[in-house]
Amino acid sequence: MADRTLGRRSSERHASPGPAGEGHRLGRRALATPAAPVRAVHLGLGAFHRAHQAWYLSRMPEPWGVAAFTGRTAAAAAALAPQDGLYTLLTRGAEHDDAEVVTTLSAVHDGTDQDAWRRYLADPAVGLVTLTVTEAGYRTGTAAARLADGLRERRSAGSGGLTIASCDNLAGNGAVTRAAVLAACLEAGGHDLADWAAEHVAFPSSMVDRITPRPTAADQAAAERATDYADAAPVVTEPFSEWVAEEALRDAAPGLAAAGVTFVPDVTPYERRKLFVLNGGHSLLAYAGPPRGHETVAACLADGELTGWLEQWWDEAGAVLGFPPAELTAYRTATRVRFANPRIRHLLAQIAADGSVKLPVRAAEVIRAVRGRGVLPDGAARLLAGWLLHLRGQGVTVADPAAGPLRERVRTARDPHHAAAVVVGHVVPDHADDAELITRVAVHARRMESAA
Ligand code: CS2
Repeated sequence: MADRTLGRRSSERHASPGPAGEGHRLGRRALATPAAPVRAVHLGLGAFHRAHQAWYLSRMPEPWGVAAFTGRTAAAAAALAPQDGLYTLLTRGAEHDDAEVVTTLSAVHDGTDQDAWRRYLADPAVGLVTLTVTEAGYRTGTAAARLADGLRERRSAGSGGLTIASCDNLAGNGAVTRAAVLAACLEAGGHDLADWAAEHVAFPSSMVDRITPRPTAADQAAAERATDYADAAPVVTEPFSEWVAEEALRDAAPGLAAAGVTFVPDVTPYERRKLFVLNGGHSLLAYAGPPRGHETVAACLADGELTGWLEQWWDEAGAVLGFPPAELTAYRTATRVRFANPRIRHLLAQIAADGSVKLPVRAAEVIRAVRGRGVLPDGAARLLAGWLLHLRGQGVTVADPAAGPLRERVRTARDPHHAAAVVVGHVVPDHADDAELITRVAVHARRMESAA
């Protein structure tokens, strides 16, 4: 493997650098690392992309250059451009950090740079587009419209097919993306473009996993201490990482197998396991934790009552997953260890955002399956009760633009029972009249509120 990452354990640092900002600036000249030709484009230049897909691509036998575009704000491109797309990845284990400079981003662009976007999408050397536009990003249609626009350019340039890989936490993210992009193609270029895309664009589903807290100013200082380079945009992540993808992704980038990506014919079981156990567990803590005074995931793991609720949710989720019990137990143990990592400061507020979009994906199927057996799911009911309390102003500030009138209905409901009916109706619409479930959610909300 080419030596493109310049890494070391931060405890191996010998010289003491000056205060943050006084070190050398990160850049390709300083590190003598030329930009690789662009073969992939990414939309959604956040910390997660840099901890995950960009890092995997840097580990391929022939690493690919990525042209990355920002999603909602241009801040990441503004911070990364002066350092030529280089950034420090601090992998934070329970005891120490490992620091490496990732060189995959050959170009970084403000997402509004339509000319650059069209140029890359029309380039026959580009064969892969990856997406991290968040769960909410699939509702607005903006990402799909941009992809359709790029595909129109590609088609007129005669540059051939393309693979578009969603890396967001959605069930069947490939199929969801395909439907959204084909609809946008129809709108932008009629049947000709939509038919062309249906035939020439592959949309593999992917399960992606790596806990990546939002970077802080303290992380910049830590990155500089570790490498002696001032970095305006470092990323902190955990040692664990996983990418399980459908085989069409390997056709687009065969080197990903050597980089550690697992390819399977059907990603659904891995996706559901991660969405229910890890993401569903996260959401439970994000809503039930703050009223009990917790700010981070790790702090929740030291609260015995809360971890009891988490285990109960995991029992319910595990029962619908169909994984062999030993495998599921191992997955739960690994997730517990990851959540408890004392050196990852993963804020519950970050996870709590966009609940109206996340919860149906993380909880609905589990609730349906448990109710189908005629049982009341207490773990799931606590998850919904926690969200109810959150929407009513308990815990961290609500950040959920898609919640709209729903939030208002929960906030102004005259009692927990009415609020519970709104919440259940949103997360599992086919159980909107499930009086027993609604009552159970309301009971848990009352208990969680009085215990807070
Ligand atoms: C989290 C995820 O913010 C959230 O909703 O559950 O971002 C989670 O940390 C990642 O999916 C881990 O791979």
